[in-house]
Amino acid sequence: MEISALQKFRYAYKPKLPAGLAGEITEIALELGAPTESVSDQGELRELFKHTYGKPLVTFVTGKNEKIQKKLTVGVILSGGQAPGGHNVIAGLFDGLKKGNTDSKLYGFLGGPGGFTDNKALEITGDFIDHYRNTGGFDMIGSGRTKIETPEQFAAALETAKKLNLDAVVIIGGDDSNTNAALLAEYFLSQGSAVQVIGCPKTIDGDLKNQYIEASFGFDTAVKTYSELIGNIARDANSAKKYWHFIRLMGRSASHIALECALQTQPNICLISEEVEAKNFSLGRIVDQICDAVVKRAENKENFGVVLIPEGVVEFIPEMKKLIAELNDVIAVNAETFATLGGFEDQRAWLAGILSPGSHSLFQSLPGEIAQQLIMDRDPHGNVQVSRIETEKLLISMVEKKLSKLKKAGTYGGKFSALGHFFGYEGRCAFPSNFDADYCYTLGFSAFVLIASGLTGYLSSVRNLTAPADQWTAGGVPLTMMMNMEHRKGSKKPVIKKALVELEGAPFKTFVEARDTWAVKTSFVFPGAIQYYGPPELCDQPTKTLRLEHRAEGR
Ligand code: FBP
Repeated sequence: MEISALQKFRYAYKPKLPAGLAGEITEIALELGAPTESVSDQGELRELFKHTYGKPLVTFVTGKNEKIQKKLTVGVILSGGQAPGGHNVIAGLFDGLKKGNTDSKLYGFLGGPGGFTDNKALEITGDFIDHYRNTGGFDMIGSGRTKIETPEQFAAALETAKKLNLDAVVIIGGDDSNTNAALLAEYFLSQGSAVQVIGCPKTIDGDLKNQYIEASFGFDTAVKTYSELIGNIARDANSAKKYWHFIRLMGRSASHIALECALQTQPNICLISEEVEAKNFSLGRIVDQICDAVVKRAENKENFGVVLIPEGVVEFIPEMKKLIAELNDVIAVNAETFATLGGFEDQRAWLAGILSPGSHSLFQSLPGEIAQQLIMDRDPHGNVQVSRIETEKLLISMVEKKLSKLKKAGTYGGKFSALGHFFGYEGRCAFPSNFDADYCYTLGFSAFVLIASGLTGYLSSVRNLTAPADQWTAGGVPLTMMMNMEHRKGSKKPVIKKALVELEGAPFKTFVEARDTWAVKTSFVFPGAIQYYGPPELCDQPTKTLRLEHRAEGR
């Protein structure tokens, strides 16, 4: 198979490990903290997680560890959307297992959690893994979005674990997948099984984080990839001076991606969904904000610009949120009838009789393709597929309408020509940055240490991430510590709490201080491509979000 020059060099890259994990394997001991509590709903969660609730935080320290050389058989699952660095989590886990005991085995479940319940696995060997080290993608074993939720699925997972003689399974996923990890850990113990479950925090969206999980892996590489592209577009806009670029960015719920890209590239406008929700910004208010910048820049003869739009914003605009919630309900309750309707026009007509008057008139006013995208299938976790809703097109058409009114009124004399873009898949499988390559390898290695030490129901955790990698500290966070109860698909469910952009947080405040200037005055920054070889200040820097957060905490 032909490979690129970069791929060849990346195969040979040796990820950096924290000093405490890089030495003798028998010298990695555990320090246990005090018992923990969940984020909220402690009573209900203690009942639901009788065997796993409230475990202590774990930090790895130097000291004797008798158990670490035990022969182990472990399974690993990649779950959900791709994120750069997934292969390195598996490589770190594999190397840890083999360093502990050369007879230990690692199975990769194929195609996500479904591969676990269906017992579709391959044994990962040294030769095999060497073809994936430090590369992007999840193609080593594939991923999937199957949710393990029915009693049959839980039983099938246990059956697979028994058949393969597994000591443990590692689930590499986001908040939903790690909620699943917590449920599986509890289920196995409730069935008298000793199979351990350890999670690893993955998602480009950056919304699986808290005091102990400083970042989810993949975010660093994805935002750097998008920022490179946004910078290139901004420079083109500043050269040609004829287009407004409306760029929608992935990030299903949280706007961490858009915010970090804004901090890196300084666009004219960046919407932040969490602010839209907190301040109840209507669609009209958002359009006015964009038009205001277009008009002011036209007065300076700058008929070009860049607007960043988090893909999830549609679910945060109050009237759209209401419409989506109504659509979710009526489509779920009337699933059979809905499936019999001939096509979009029939669906639209049928919905007209069911939606509330406000939602109905909004639905009718939307461009046909947007309305159609709003009623597409939900994912297995019940989420609207926001990555398929072309919000950038909706905003362009609304801004065009508003500007033509302003033109007629004589308050706008510029030219408005807009292009829409969507950046998501471009960043999810990029070669992991050095940060993600090192971080992921450490997460995988730490997952091994947690398993070898006999723990279950933990998320692998690496902290102090703005320091050089040898100063990182590793350990584990009990999954139940990150949970609360939320309404999902009509009932209250235990879930890991999503971390949204904090409006009082340092990254957002830094953006707010500068955004009015950026809106009018061309202030673009061009970050360029991720660098893998060169000085650490060029190649190993974490995101601005992480640096600002740590600085605000006095680190
Ligand atoms: P995860 O939450 O599974 O990490 O996936 C995040 C994400 O990349 C979102 O940003 C995006 O909305 C979604 O996945 C796209 O899903 P799909 O891969 O099914 O197109």
